[in-house]
Amino acid sequence: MRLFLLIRILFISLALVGSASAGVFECALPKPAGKRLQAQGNLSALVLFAQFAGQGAGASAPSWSSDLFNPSVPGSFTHFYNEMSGGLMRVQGRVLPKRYSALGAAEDYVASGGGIGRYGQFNLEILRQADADSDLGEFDNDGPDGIPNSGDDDGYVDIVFINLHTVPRGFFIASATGLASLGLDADYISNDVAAGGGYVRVRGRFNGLAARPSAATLSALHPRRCVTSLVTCSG
Ligand SMILES: [Ca+2]
Ligand SMILES: [Ca+2]
Repeated sequence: MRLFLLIRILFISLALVGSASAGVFECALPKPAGKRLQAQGNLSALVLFAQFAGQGAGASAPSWSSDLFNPSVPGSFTHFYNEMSGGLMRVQGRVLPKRYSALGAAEDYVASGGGIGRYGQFNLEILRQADADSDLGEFDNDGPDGIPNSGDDDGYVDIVFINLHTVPRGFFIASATGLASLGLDADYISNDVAAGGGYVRVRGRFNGLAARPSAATLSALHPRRCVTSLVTCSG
């Protein structure tokens, strides 16, 4: 059930990316612009589980998350995209095994008085730890050859999901529990060499779905230009 819920939430979040709609998921930029979306190809997703310092959710990602990219499990992320695209869209990825902790407690990241919370700082702290543990080049697989970080990829991690254990009011914006942006001040530059030059990056902010997404079309689900910070169920 938890796997289903997470997939469901990921689906909803991607469908809403770029809509700038008020409510649970909100885009960082009101008028995203970028390349045309595509409905086929390869993508690789980095999935992280995170919590505030001292939250006590444990040091490991929830066990159910191991099936997120299992193509043989109906409802998994990979299975979902495969079914929806008739095998044309191959979404792979990996859940890092740790549940990362931010440096501060929840109150350190919450805006008082209805402002914007410090979720960008939270995400930066989580990304730094994940970078130290992994080769982020593994998650840059948007080029045509289907091989991550092979030189035909764009040098950016395709998708990032940061799943919080809980989200207090004021962490994102007011009562929002997810946001289609990591909220970083600049691109995050990893310690992993990009085949095309420089180092593999994570986009700091959502920057470009070409059109308002529609859940009715596969292209609407294409998160190629989106880095998403997203709350899901705890576990
Ligand atoms: Ca790294
Ligand atoms: Ca490639």
